[in-house]
Amino acid sequence: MAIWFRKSINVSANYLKAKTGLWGLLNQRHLSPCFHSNSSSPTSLNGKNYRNPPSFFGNSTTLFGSRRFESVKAGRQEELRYDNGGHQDQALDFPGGTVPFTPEMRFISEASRERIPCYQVLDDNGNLIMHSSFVQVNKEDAVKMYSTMVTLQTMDTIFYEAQRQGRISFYLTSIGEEAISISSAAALTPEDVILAQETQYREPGVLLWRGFTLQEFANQCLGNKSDYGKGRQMPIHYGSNKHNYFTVSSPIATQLPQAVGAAYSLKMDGKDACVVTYFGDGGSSEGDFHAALNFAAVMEAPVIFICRNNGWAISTPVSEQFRSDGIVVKGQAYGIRSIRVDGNDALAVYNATRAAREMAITEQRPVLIEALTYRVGHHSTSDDSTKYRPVDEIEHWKMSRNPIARFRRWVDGNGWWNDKDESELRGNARKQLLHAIQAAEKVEKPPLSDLFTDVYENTPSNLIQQEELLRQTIQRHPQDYPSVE
Ligand SMILES: Cc1ncc(C[n+]2csc(CCOP(=O)(O)OP(=O)(O)O)c2C)c(N)n1
Ligand SMILES: [Mg+2]
Repeated sequence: MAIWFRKSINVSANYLKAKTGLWGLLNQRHLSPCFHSNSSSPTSLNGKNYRNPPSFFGNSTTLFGSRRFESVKAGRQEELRYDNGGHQDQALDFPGGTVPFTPEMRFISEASRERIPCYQVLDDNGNLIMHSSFVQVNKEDAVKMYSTMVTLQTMDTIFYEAQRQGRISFYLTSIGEEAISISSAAALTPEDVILAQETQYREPGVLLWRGFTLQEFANQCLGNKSDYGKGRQMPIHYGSNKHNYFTVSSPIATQLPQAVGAAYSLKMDGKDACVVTYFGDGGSSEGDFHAALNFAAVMEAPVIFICRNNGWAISTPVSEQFRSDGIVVKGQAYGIRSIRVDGNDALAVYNATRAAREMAITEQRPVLIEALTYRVGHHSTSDDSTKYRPVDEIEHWKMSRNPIARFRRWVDGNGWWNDKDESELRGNARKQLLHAIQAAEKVEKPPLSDLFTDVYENTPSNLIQQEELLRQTIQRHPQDYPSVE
């Protein structure tokens, strides 16, 4: 995957504050078009130069004021110019707007000359990028964002180890992608509905942000009686009514059309909320993705599609999944306002989600965010990613593009965090998690009868028969089912 790097003209938060004051920072979002070009020559990972990045994150009028057909361009992309042969008045009145005629036979190119730029606020060293368009995050939220990222990282490490010790059957980490779930969650309200399914397995950060406790995570992974899913799902298939978070289920991308339906219901009820649905680059290769985008655009549903493009769908790289410039251009193809952000930049994800939410709700429209990131961990505990990708690549993203370290540098630079806070946080999180796992292990498993409930109001005869057969099997082989009463 090609993410370009820039030798940026950076300034520290303190310097900017000194120069412009806090209000200057707060108001930058309403100032000039913001994607700054600079004199250095940024290069992509594959060594090609990325020249003259165009302005793309328009001013607030463009962002918040335009309607479909008049303008679907939140950014300033170059218009394709066609020769109309001097027939200025020749046009076809067609649904969706007037289509000009041209005598020129020209196919639309399969790709624009330049790749869609990636919105960034913090560079890899945690310094603010000059002219970035962003809303300042206050100390309380920034510290909560950072602490939640560290807690998630600790949770991933400990649950991963627990799986290796045979205490849970399966696990899957968010390592390297922590900024996406947590920063987007920070930009939403608890009333915004989160749609979860298989590729939402990398978004426990949203639940963590909303207050799902470490004990609740442990109960689900251990599948005990306190698990809201009553032990009927694999580990990491979390869900919470309280936190407006639909339960994760396995088939990829099925959540996307469902999210549009849920968003349409919010629209009909006149709710001041939107639906947010997450998926991976692999999810975008499913038919449901395309159906969902089209459905959302046509129904003008207040839904935010957040794609974590982490370069891989298990062992399939994005280069074997699509030939388009990632996911962001697919949003535009369906008539959806879209943005590409640096998914390892917590402030960029926060700001893009915040702006997307405002547009989704006030304008009642879908928005798509493609967050470029990298899956630093293996796909899951069933995978060994060193079999299909170079270790150097993993190390590069782990060390040089680490989203937590980058955000910490910015939080540190503001004087909001220090080493003592860090060791206290990490020590407490570890202690609480170990305690949560031990406590969850002591809770009994759900009763066998729970396996057959909650789908039908009156249990159908085939399920009654299945339960009888299962009980007979257990009676015949008690040694294989030691925990069943
Ligand atoms: C419909 C469907 N097909 C295949 C799978 C098996 N599967 C589980 S995760 C995964 C890869 C998903 O990749 P991506 O969407 O990029 O998410 P990531 O794991 O990278 O976060 C696949 C193929 C599935 N769960 N559902
Ligand atoms: Mg992926």
